[in-house]
Amino acid sequence: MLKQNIEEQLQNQIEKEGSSSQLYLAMACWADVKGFKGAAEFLYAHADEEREHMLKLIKFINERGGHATVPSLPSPGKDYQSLMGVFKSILEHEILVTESINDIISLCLEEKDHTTNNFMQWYIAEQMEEEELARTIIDKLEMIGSDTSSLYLFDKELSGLSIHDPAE
Ligand code: OFO
Repeated sequence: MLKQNIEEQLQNQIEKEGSSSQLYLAMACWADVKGFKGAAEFLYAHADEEREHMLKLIKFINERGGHATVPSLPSPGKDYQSLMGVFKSILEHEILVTESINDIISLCLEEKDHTTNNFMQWYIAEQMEEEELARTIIDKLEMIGSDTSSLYLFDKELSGLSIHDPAE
């Protein structure tokens, strides 16, 4: 049975994963209309992954005697300045998400909730991969600079990139 304070923090995380999904979807729309088709594909796929992360938490709460609430999520807006700006925002966002996952784990340790702690380890592994990938993309975009033909090729490469499930 989940303790109330742990359920509340997990519920909070459901909202964060849902908001991440919305954010990636908005970024995908921007990339799509700006002609960055590869980046758009990457971001659409990532929006789906974040929704899966939300769903995984929802099911965990419900299976452990809690009752998850589906969050209402604000629109993330739609204006971005550049592909570099998009990926810098992604990295900042994911760093915040990692902090919030770490807070849940700290609470699990305090409450001796080893089951939830164990469950949340998957998210830690996922976050490490996501942050690393965002840093790699930013480094590549820095190297490319204003070289439009390299940017065109890199955009194509982006469509094939994804964060694989750490459980796989
Ligand atoms: Fe950013 O991946 Fe979810 O947690």
